[in-house]
Parts: sequence; C-alpha cells; structure tokens
Amino acid sequence: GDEKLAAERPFNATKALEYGEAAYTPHPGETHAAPTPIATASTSTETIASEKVGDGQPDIGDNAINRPLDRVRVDDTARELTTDQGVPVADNQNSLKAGLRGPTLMEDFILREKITHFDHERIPERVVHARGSAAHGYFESYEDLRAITRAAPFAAKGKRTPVFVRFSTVAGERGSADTVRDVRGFAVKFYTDDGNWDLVGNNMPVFFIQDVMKFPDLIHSVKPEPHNGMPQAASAHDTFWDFASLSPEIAHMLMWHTSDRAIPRSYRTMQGFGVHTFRLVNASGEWVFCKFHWTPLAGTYSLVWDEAARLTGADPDFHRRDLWEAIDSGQFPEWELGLQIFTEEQAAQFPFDVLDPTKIVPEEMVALRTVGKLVLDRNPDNFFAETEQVAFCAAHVVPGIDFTNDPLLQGRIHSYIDTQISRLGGANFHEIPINTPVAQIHNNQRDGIHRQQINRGRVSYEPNSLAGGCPFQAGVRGFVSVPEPSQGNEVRGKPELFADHYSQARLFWISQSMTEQRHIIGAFRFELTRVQTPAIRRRTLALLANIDSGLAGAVADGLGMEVPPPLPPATDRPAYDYPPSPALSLFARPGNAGIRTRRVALLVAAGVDGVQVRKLYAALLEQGAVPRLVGQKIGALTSYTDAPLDVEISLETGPSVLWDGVIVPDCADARDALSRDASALEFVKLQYRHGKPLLALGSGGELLKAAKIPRKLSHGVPDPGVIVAEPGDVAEALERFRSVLGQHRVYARETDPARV
Ligand code: HDE
Repeated sequence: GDEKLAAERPFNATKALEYGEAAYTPHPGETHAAPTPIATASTSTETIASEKVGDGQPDIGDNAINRPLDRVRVDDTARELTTDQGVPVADNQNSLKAGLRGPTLMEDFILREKITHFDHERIPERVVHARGSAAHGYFESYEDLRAITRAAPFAAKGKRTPVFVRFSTVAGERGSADTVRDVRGFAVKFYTDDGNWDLVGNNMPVFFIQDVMKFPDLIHSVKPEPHNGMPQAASAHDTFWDFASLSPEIAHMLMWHTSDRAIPRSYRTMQGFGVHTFRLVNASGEWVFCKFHWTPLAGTYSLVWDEAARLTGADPDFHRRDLWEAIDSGQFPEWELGLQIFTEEQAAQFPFDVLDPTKIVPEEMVALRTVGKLVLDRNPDNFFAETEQVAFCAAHVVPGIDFTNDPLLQGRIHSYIDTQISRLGGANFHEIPINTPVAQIHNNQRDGIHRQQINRGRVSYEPNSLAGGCPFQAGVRGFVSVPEPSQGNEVRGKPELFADHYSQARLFWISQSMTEQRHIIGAFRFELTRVQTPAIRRRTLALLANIDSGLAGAVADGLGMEVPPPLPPATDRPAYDYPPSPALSLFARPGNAGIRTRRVALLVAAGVDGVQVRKLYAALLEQGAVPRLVGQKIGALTSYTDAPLDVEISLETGPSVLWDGVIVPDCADARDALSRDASALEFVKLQYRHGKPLLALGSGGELLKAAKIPRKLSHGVPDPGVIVAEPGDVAEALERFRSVLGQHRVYARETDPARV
C-alpha cells in the first residue's frame, strides 16, 4: 500500500522528507535536511540552483513562482501528527492530567505548544483594503518594448512573468461583505527577473484626495464612526460625507464612487488602473510618462444597487467565490495591459496637471497601447500564507519603471513598507515565501525577527576586501532614478491646475449613458438619505451644483430639498470644457465572454419536464454557463417525462441575487407548487427588477403571470428579456435567452420606483 501511495503522490525534490519514495523509507540516523541540488534551467531559488531565472516562459499553470513555493508547501497525506518540533504526537484528544479527575499539568508541553500557537493565530488586518481575494497567474508581453522601457516583463514578445494578484475592498473589515459600494483594489505583484514590481492599483483611475497628507483623514471619515463602530463597510454615513463635502477635490472621485464601478459584478469584469502618472525608462535613460490600464477581456459589468445590497446577506463572499470558482473550473480570468504613453512636452499642453491623481488622461487625448495580457490560472493553496501575508508595496519598482512627483504617490512610497512592519511583524516580511522575489537577494541587511536566510561568511558590510568586494554594485544594470531637476523652494501647497476640481467630474458625468446617470443619481440619493445632518446634505448638493445642474437637481429632488447656490470654486480659471469620452462608460467594453461563467437557475418543481430540463442544462453547460437546478428543497424530484432529477440548491440557500438569469421549465403540476410559494414569486420578481433575463416554457409562464411580470417595457415595446415560449420552441427561445444573458442586463426595464 505504501509503495502504491508513494507512486501516486506528487514528487518534490526539495522536500524529500515530505514527498516521494524517500519519505516512505527514511533510514534510521540519516538526515534528509539538505536535499541534493538539482540544477535545471527552470529551477528558481538559490537554495536549489545558483542560476538566475531568466527564460521567463513557464508553461501555463506552471508559474516559476510556484516552484520556489514548493519548498514550503506541506501535504499531510499519509503523515503522522507531530508537534512544531517534529515530535510525533501519540494522543491529540486528551491533555496530561494528574489522575483522570485531576488538574492538567504544566508539564504538558504538547498542549501548551498547541494552545500557545492558537492564541497567536491572528495578525492585524490591513488598515485599509483588509478584505481581499487573490490568485496566481502570469503576465505575457505582446511585444518587445525595450525601446521604451527596460522593465524585465516587457523585454521580449511572448515573455511570461509570474504574478500574484489581490483584489480588495477598501473600507470594510476583513470579514465584511464583498458587494458593498466601494473602490476595489487591484494589486499586481510581478516576480520579474530584476526583482519584484508591485503595481498597486484600483478599479477607478482617480482618487479622493490630492495629497498624502489627507489620507488618514479620508480613511477616518469613511471607516466605522469611532464612538459606536458603525456602519461597517459603507460610505453612507455622516462622517464620510462631512469630509467629502468640505473637500471639493473629491468631486471627480465621487462620480466614480457613486457609479456602478463601485459595485462590480465580479473582480473578473472590472478595469484596473495604476492611477498615478508613472515613468517608463529605457536602457539609455530616456523616459516617457505612462498611465497603466487593465482591461478585462470578459467586458466591464456591474451589479445594480438593490441587488448588491441583498447580496451582502445572500453571499458575503460573492466576489471571492466567483473568482475562486472561475479559476477552479478552468475559466481563467484575463485582462489586457494598456499603456497611455506621453512626453513631458505633451503633458505641458494638457488642461490638467499629470501629477494630480484626481485627473485622468482621457483616452481620446492619448490612446491606449495594448502591450500584454494578464492571466490568472491558479488559486492559492492557503488563504493565510498567500492572500493574507502578501505584502504589496507602491515602493516596489524595478529598473525601467520610475515614480513621478504625484504628491499621493510620493507618500505611498513610504506608507506600504511601514505598514507591513507592524502587520507582518518585522523587517523580514520580504522573506515570507509569497513575498520573496524569484530574483536573488544579496545585500548586507541582516538579522531581525524571524530571519529565514542563513547568510554565510564573516562579511556583512561594504566596501570589503574579505569577501572580494561582494555583493558588488550592479552599476548600469541596477536601478537608477530619473534625474529630477529641483522644483524650487520648500513649500506646503499645490500647483494652480490642481484647483480645477469640477471639469473632469463633469467630463465623467456627460460621458455616462442615461442608465449610468440614473444609477449615479440613485446612489447619491441613497448615501445622502443615510446621512443624518441636513447641513451635510446641503453642502454636498452645493458641490454637485458645480458639476451639473441636472445632476444636482435630480439628487435634490430625491432628498426633498432645493439645490443651494454652488460652492465657490477654488480657482478663477474657467472650467475646461471637455468633449464626452465614450471610453468612460461601462457599456464601452462588452467583452468576449458571451454567457461563459454566467449563473443560470433552472427553477423546478415536482412534475417538471425532465427531458427538457436535461437538454437545457446541457446546452447551457456546453456554452460555458453555470446552470443549476433550484427548487423548494434539495434532493430527488419527480419528472413527468424522465427519471427523477436531483435538485442541487434550494430557494432558501440560492436566492435570486445569486443568478444572472432564470429559466422556468414546463411542468405537469408545478403551477400551484411554485405559483403559491412566496420565495419562488420573489425569486422571479427580483430577477425582473434587477434586469435579468427570464425564460418561461409552457406552464412555466404561469409563475411569471402570478408574479405579475410585465411582458412589455414601460413604453410599450416588448421586453427582450422576458421570454415566454411553448415547449416546442425551446431552441429558438433559448437562443433569445442566451443573447440577452450575454448582454448582462435589460436596463431599459428599469423604472424609478421599480414596477415589480
Ligand atoms: Fe493604498 N494602502 N494608500 N492606495 N492600497 C494600503 O498597505 C496608502 C492608494 C491600494 O491587496 C496599505 O498593505 C496611502 C491609492 C491597494 O494588499 C497602506 C495612500 C491606490 C491596497 C496604504 C494610499 C491604493 C492598498 C494598507 C494615499 C490606488 C491593498 C495595507 C497616499 C492607486 C493591497 C497595506 C493589497 C493598501 C496606504 C492611496 C491602492 C496603509 C498612504 C491612490 C490596492 O500602506
């Protein structure tokens, strides 16, 4: 048995004690602690090969970063239970006592080790972005970009660089819900040949504030209020809007924050942005400005607010589960990296300052150049070791990438390292496996808590002669900062152009579709209705009046207020009149995913047409959708045409908001069962209210009737997403259903207030 087991188990040459044959036949007295080095071109850590990784082309699913991590991956299959010192444990059920009815003994070192470890299992959560989910993958460059940058990931067409990507919300605590209204973090760690590059971005291209000095104030205002610890993971409260309405530089970001960008359907369907202007530098030291954009190939899709709010209860892990399941089922999420590249001379002509993080460079001014693809193809093995312990840092750049004087970015260069030291407990957080570069580390930094590296030799200083001068300076191969001319006297202040707070907020507003504008108005109404202090509502309206009178009027109307006079602007410069930017609409990127990964509920009851259900199920599955049988309870269900069906999910555990569309199949006697079940009625009503496609076949139409689902839009045109068909027309009806499902939502159905 042991032999067969050994043959089946994964072999890891760097962990002879854990894997492979040696694990089963340890010779008494022999130590396996120093495995024989295996030097192949693709082995990647110095412990097993002194060669630097460099071909950069791991196979799909076999990222270079996974190989060094094998050193620390543990598999308990067929192993004995031990203490942390490796001592086999005989009894894991009972503590050591002085007599069966006696007190537990101090001597029980096994118990004490176990409890002590448990007592210290938690570490502080991130001060912002505490809740997140991550995955492994790779970045593949579409071209050789060496003329523009010497950053290693862009050195050759087709070159692959391993990455670890973490998505997050900002305000909520570690255990809060995924679908709250918030910015999403989009942090990418590239394990490049020249060290780690972290592109720590967000899903919105601008930020709330212009200077790092205001960051603690911003975060204090949005976090739960300090006296009563409420509300969790929400900006809809007085302190946030108090701060916001007193900080007009926030105007542009408020437009993004109240838009559907703040409630993505999935991490897989949102854009990512580097936000700040960076620099790309080539080997000759020539540089250009650059903005980074991640564009999801599956398109940009969001939830609607009523749905997002209900999802926080139905599945607080909605985005985490979605990412996990997509990768697990081989539907690897993909984004393309677009660069906006421009020169200093071009930047000087822009009607805004490129150092101002509340401004975008409209894509119509500088087009995106698509230079590569990000693919996430592997879930982490362990949430704590990887997702929780990963330390992103805005200061982690590599040769070829450089900062600018954006006053927000300048502050971030400090904050991220500093915060890891308290969160991860010391200066050696870079040695935690998920943070360790694939490139080698050689320097004279030494010691500190939990040091892993065992540095050899007597020299830990430079210059030295005793170690032949090693490690030596890399010279031109190393990181060289772009020489920056001095900007003048030390001052606290901002450039004049930073004071144009409204032109781009207006640009965003006029670039939105009517649907998106409606949602923004609704979001302001929701947030400000939650605000209790009338003066804060008023001040916010005065701010909005500077963006667009229609917007301010509609929000005021929702609050039963008049629009007050606009806040006095911070500059005498006239607002800049941007033409609309179509790229700012979510609808500009429909994506290529069709119905792949879309969740479809087949609502079934006893007596359903089993043959039809099986066909529908198979057809959806074949197109990459995720069909599930949802019924009043799980388990076997009689069918009038076929063998019994197996209901997978109950209405109670799989409510409407978890599904992108619903099919109600034909049924011999379901008419009453579902039509009299308030949960089933609510299910289809909410599908309707949230703009999702509903397909009813034969008697399935009765449920829609009972729920009073209108077949026509409010202006009399048939609703393309309410499809009622005879059982004979399944193929054609399913095709219509699929087409609407692939387009995400029938927003034309929306009314305010909702009809159903
Ligand atoms: Fe962050 N931010 N931030 N931030 N940020 C952190 O670092 C900070 C800002 C972003 O998945 C912290 O490790 C300051 C902009 C992401 O682990 C902390 C300022 C952008 C993540 C920190 C900003 C971001 C963080 C907290 C104002 C988009 C999560 C825990 C100057 C470009 C990374 C940590 C992950 C996390 C500081 C503003 C993105 C405290 C001082 C702008 C995606 O260091």
